Parts: sequence; C-alpha cells; structure tokens
Amino acid sequence: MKVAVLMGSPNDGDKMAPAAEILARFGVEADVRVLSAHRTPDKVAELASSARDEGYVAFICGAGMAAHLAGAVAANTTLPVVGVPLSGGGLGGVDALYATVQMPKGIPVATVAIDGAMNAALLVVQMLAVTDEQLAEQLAEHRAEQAARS
Ligand code: RP5
Repeated sequence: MKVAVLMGSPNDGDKMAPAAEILARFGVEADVRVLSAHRTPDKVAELASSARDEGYVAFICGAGMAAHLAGAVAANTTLPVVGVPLSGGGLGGVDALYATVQMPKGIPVATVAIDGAMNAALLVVQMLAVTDEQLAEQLAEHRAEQAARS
C-alpha cells in the first residue's frame, strides 16, 4: 500500500514536502515523483493507469499555474485523487486553484487549499483510516495534540 505524491516541477518540492512528512508520520509509504501534465504527459498517464495494479491507493498531486496534473491523473484512474493548487506565477495560486478544482462531472479531484499539502496528506490518511483502526487511533492522537497546542 503506497500513496503517490506527484508534483509538476522540482521547484514545487518545498511546498509539497509536508505531504510526505505527514504520510511518514502515520507510517504510510509515499512514492514522491516529479511528473508534469504538460511536460511528461505520457508518463503521467502510464503511472495513473497502472497505479491500482502497482499497489497505490491514492494520489496527491501538486501543481502551480495551469495546474492540470491532478486532473490528468484522475482521467486515468479510479483511485482517489487529491489536488494541491500551488502558489507562484503571476496569480498567487488562484490560477492553480481554479484549474485544479473545476473538474467536469464524473472525474473528481478533491481539492485542498492553495499550498495545502499537509491537509492533502491528512485527508488521504483519513480515507485509509475508514478501514484501518490503527490509523484511526493515530488520527485521534494527532487531533488531540493539535488541540493541546491551541
Ligand atoms: C507547474 O508550473 C509546476 O507545478 C510549477 O508549479 C509551475 C512552474 O514550473 P517551473 O517553471 O518552476 O518548473 O507545471
């Protein structure tokens, strides 16, 4: 069981790092890769279409500007896809937010906030915790720690 954490550019690394950090904290394997809907479309389609057979359970896809990565993945898999619109470019991430969230009916992408990689990973862990009691307990502890810090 592993989660694919994709980003459109090496320059997205810092903004997407919290996704892998959260998955590691919960003991969920992450496969972190740079793949682009525009620069390497064939590789994106190949990974997405074979993902279920390869043992992936979900995708987290971060991209900026004309952010089509999450949608391109979702077009080629029925695994859950969480999109992370990234800031940068001239529009501060609003461009990526609209590009990521406005999917056509039938091909969903669960879109988190601009630069919301941490929540993307937590959402995937919550999905996995539906059938994993240990993860559910870890999530409860995580929430309790957050509350204690507030
Ligand atoms: C997107 O375009 C990437 O996700 C990145 O956020 C943005 C700019 O990419 P670079 O020009 O920095 O490689 O595809």
